[in-house]
Amino acid sequence: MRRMDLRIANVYARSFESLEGDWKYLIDPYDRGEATSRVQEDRRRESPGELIEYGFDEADSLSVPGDWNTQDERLFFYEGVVWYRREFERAPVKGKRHFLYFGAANYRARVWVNGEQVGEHVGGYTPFCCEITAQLRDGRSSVVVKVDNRHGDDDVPTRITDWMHYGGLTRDVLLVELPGTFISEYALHLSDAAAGLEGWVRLDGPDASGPVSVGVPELDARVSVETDATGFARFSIDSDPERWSPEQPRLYGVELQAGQDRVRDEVGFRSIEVRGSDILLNGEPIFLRGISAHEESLLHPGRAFGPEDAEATLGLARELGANFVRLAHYPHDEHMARAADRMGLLLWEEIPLYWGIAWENEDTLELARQQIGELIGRDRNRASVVLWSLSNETPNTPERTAFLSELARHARELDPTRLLTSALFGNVGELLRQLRAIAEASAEGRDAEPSVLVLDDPIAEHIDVVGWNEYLGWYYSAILVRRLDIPEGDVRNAVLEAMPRIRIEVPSGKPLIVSECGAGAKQGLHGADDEVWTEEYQARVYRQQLLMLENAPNWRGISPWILKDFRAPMRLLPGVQDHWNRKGLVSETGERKQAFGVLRDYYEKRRSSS
Ligand code: GCB
Repeated sequence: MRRMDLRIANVYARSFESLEGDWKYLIDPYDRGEATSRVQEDRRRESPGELIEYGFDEADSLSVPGDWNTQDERLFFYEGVVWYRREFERAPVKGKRHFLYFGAANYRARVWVNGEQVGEHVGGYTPFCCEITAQLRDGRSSVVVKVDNRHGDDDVPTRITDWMHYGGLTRDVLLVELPGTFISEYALHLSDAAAGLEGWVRLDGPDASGPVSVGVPELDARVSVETDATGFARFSIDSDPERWSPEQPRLYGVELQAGQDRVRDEVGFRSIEVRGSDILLNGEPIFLRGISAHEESLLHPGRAFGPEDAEATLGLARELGANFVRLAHYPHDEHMARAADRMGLLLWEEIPLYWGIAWENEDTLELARQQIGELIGRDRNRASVVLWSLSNETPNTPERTAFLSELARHARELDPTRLLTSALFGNVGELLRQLRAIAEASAEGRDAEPSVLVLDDPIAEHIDVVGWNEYLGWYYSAILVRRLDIPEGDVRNAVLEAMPRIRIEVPSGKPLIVSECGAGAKQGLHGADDEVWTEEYQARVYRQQLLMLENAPNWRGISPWILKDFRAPMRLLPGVQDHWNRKGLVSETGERKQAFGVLRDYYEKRRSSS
């Protein structure tokens, strides 16, 4: 039986061979290859009379890991099926188990080894593995993967997103060898009472019930436990490690051993909690000086992958003075959280419950539960990750709230040690009403009453930290124009000038992170600071936003939108957007815009005053 729920935690510390490099590929726009041609069998023509209507040997290659969009012009905007084939030699080894591990395949994948299906997976940003012990043979083996990046209305995410659905085998593919019984998953963190460490371990295999030892040699700490019949055991270790923090990202070597299996990890220990409207890191209030980032490379076109890309993105965030990064809008590569652990950056990690989701569909809920489960399963031992985000800009309806509250319950059950958040719209109707009053007063030459914007959404009850995507001075000004008889430039000016007098309140009393804010600017385009798309306008929006937020009593962090311009097929303005979202602080090639300096100076000031 195929098991798709099997986890290999910390896969990079196991015995593996990378299947990176060239994979042959066939484009199958009508999705006929599986049913009609049986491409999965990876056959060659052996006699002149044989009719086979595909062939990998003659095909071109794509580089894996990597998206297909930036490797073949025909695939740039393509949404459909591509078949991948790679050959490898790996003879089965007695007593060992063999797996194919996929860091991610966007969006739907089906995998065959030597013609036999070994697994399938839905969800473009989380890892999965297929056991192939029974399919391996001496000599050449072939792995065929069918990847389909089409999204339907019941998917997570759906088809319409403000980012590109980069398709393909976008992350590492590894051939992993493990003992018959191995350490499949484990957790290790400070205990609730912050007195010592605690955790659990899960074994997989025929001898899953047996002794496991866990040690942190630098702390001179070691414990042995027996797993139960299901292979599971909890443990605690009496020890008081130095705390991990952005200032001092202290990691400890951790060793686990069970039977023939041994795994080593680097783990940081820190606490994260909410008290009233404060976020406490290691018991001390912290302000999250952040930035949002999509998973696009600063080093090459397309989807980012691997440690170099992760370090480049996080390095730029550090130059900005950030101590926090929101990894939008889906789980990024595992290397990201590992690099953040080493570099001392706090992370917000997220699943792509984005805009319109089939809130009433049980299968969609299951898909969301699976994706948060796979993300938590992968990154639960990363000290850098402090927030799991459940969703982005979702409509405030009872169906949505029921869906998200169930997801919150599930996420807490899987990981009670971290905070939950969601990026919310806020009360848009009320927001527009208040901005309208501001614009009208300004048009009549009056001072508007000071505004209070109240962020209420029933989902706040189920999360710890309220995220708010705030686009005053950008979208909201434009929306208002359709309802008012005032020129758009005047509306923008009125809203921007009024921002320092606006007060934002969070009725739940919880901490507020402004999870997005910003404006579009084409790098190198200069003009007056009331002219949209100029660097000057974007910089002004940043200045006004920061003044406004200083008045928000619950404000505990910010991750403006966004570090770098990113590919967005729905952005159509020629000469400015050309299918790029231009809200980056740097261009797609890393050139800084003025707003980068505005935010960096602000973070510098905040850091020296705290
Ligand atoms: C948002 C979305 C983000 C978009 C951004 C924009 O509110 O959360 O995905 O890219 O606005 O630029 O419109």
